[in-house]
Amino acid sequence: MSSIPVTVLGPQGSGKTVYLASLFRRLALQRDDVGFFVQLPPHEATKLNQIYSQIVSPDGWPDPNLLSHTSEWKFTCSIRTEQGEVYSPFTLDYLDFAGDHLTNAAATATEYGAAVWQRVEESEFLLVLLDGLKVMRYLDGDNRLIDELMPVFGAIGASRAVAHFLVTKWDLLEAEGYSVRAVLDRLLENPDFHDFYVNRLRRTDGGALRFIPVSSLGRGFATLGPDGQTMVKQGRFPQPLNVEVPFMAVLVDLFTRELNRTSELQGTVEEDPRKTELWPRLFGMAAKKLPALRSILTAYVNSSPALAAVQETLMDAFDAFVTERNRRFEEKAAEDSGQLRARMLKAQSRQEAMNTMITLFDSVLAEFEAANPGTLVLREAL
Ligand SMILES: Nc1nc2c(ncn2[C@@H]2O[C@H](COP(=O)(O)OP(=O)(O)OP(=O)(O)O)[C@@H](O)[C@H]2O)c(=O)[nH]1
Ligand SMILES: [Mg+2]
Repeated sequence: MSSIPVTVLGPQGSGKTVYLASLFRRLALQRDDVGFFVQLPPHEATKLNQIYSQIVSPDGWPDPNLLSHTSEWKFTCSIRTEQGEVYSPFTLDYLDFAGDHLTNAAATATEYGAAVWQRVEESEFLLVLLDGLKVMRYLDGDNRLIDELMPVFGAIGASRAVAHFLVTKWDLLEAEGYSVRAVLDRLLENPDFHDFYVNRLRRTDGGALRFIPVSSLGRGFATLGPDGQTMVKQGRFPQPLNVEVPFMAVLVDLFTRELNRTSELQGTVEEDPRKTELWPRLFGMAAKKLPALRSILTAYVNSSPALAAVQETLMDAFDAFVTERNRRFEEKAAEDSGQLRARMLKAQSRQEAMNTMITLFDSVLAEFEAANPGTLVLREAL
């Protein structure tokens, strides 16, 4: 089965490796509050477990990735139904590059560095890690956070990729009482960040932009040491926060991007921009034109590795996604995520598993967006 490539980008020490290890631990079991689990090829699972053991050991942290070394992790998303069947609707393939590729000019100049950047430019999904510690420093007037990310902003600005910005080490920011909205408002005061953000929003063909607060370790697991740099462990269990949210957003944002593109083609967006809000209008139109959208989508599969990776179940899942979201907008019998999770566990085929999964993810994300204003950036925000 082919997989959806996700490129993980973040300067050195931003928390990429710790995040992926924590994500795997969170999703290694089918937990009641998540509803699905992931499977990794055995050697990758062993390696990530080793990294995780290091993280939770009384001292020591994982080593920084070496420049020439890229870790690749294939997370196959699965459910075990009430009947004991396992269905695996899709696989995400995370590439974890050494953070130095972003900030070190000498590294970028190598053949390997050039290949890294090519992969970034071709990516449909970018998972960009904003180091929570540097975000805190930015809030205190230190602009290095933005300077380091300028190449990433350039790459995202030039592409149609879906970009998920993870504000890592959120435990530190949460302890100071910050919300996503407050951090984003402060970031927008920076002219470079502001222009990146506005330019990106103006693009009508681009993928979603999300700002997701995550803590791979959770509140109180580690606190900043006296040197203002080293994290000191406090001898607690990790209680990760929101680590699975970006995972769930991949399919939803893939489908939303395609819907955006297909509707654009049909001119539905421009009809009357003031009549109703953009998204309810888009989904309303789409629900009426599903057969036409299906044939347009079929044509896109060839040019998108992400769509090709879910090709077998794509069409019906897209139908389910549009229909259910439209139902939610119209507030007719919308199910909450608890009900959807229960329904998913009754699936009798891979297709049914995929359909209920996309609906569940969409519903969980809607709840998350309601609880964290500012996390999903929409064109309407302009
Ligand atoms: N408080 C807190 N600290 C964290 C969290 N995640 C990571 N850290 C700290 O950040 C350090 C760097 O994390 P890594 O995951 O190794 O960073 P990386 O992005 O993989 O870095 P490179 O491999 O060098 O590119 C860790 O050693 C921890 O000390 C978190 O959720 N909370
Ligand atoms: Mg690393």
